[in-house]
Amino acid sequence: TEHELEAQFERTVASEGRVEPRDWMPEGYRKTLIRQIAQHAHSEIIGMQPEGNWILRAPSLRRKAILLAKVQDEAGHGLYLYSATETLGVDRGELTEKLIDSKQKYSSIFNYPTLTFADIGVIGWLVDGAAIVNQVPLCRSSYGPYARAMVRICKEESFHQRQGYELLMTLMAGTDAQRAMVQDAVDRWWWPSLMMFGPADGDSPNTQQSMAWRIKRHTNDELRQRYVDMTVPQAEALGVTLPDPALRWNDDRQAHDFGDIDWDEFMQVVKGAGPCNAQRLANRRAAHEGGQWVRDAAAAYAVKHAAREVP
Ligand code: FAQ
Repeated sequence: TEHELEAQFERTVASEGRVEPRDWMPEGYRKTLIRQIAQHAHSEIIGMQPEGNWILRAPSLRRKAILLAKVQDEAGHGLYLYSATETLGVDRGELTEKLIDSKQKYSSIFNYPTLTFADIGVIGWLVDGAAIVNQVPLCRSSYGPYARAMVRICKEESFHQRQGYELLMTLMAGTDAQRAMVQDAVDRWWWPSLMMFGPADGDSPNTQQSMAWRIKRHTNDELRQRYVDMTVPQAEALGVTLPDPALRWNDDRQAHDFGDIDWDEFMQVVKGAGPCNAQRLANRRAAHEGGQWVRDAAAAYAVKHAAREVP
């Protein structure tokens, strides 16, 4: 009966087991997973644009090869995550339509412009750094296909983070102008990177239920704090300042205090009014429409093949 199936589901989740596509699951659980994983997939695909902006202008062959590989990895993560959503009974075409019709979200962070090549280093360091803090716990998410996807994605993200840090160390060992370029990029990306973790716990409608289902393993504020504590010593080692006068070690809490996040800015960006939202979506729509002939050709080929196999 439904009641027994639900009890079985609860036991699996409570005992740190994995829920698999064939298993019964509550409708709300399925919906939450589709929402979160689709948003995550969209973020990876939209997230190719800010860095893709610099592929043709990378300052050396080595930097171009690294950047090309990183952006390709992001495409791979997106496709991997769309596959995970398909185990929940949706189709990636349908999700892409929702994205370009602004009915589904993607991460706020990808609505900011990449103004100099230092932004490429800072995205690797700060944005991939935040992604890792958020995603490592998701390797223990209760939904099997999502958790397994996260293991591989996190390995690649940590490599991405290191390439960003290495790029910044190179710039910091350069000229005064190069160091100033890094500081300027850090000043622009620090606060948006803190917003990646989502609204403060008191304003996060989904956290409680997602934690109970063990989809999420920590609250938004817990992960944000972990990220700040991890990043401060890295900034010191690099020789840059994080643009927050309130940022300081709190001995009682054994953690860093930090200033207030501009939640109005966050809401604006999430609602579609960030600096690059319109451009990001227009590019995504053009790429989707431009690829229509490929999907049509693949479908026609599949039909022809199926017809040929009939004896
Ligand atoms: N941007 O109740 P909560 C990457 C929405 S990393 C936009 O707290 P939840 C790698 C939220 O969806 C970036 N919207 O929600 C990379 C909800 O709206 P809804 C992607 C946000 O789900 C690096 C509402 O606000 N990573 O791509 C944001 O429990 C470099 C209320 O929020 C992931 O997606 C935001 N920042 O917690 C690629 C990680 N924050 O859906 C290229 C997986 C919140 O009800 C280059 N996702 N919202 O309409 C998660 O861990 C969670 O979904 C959170 C949000 C923590 C993002």
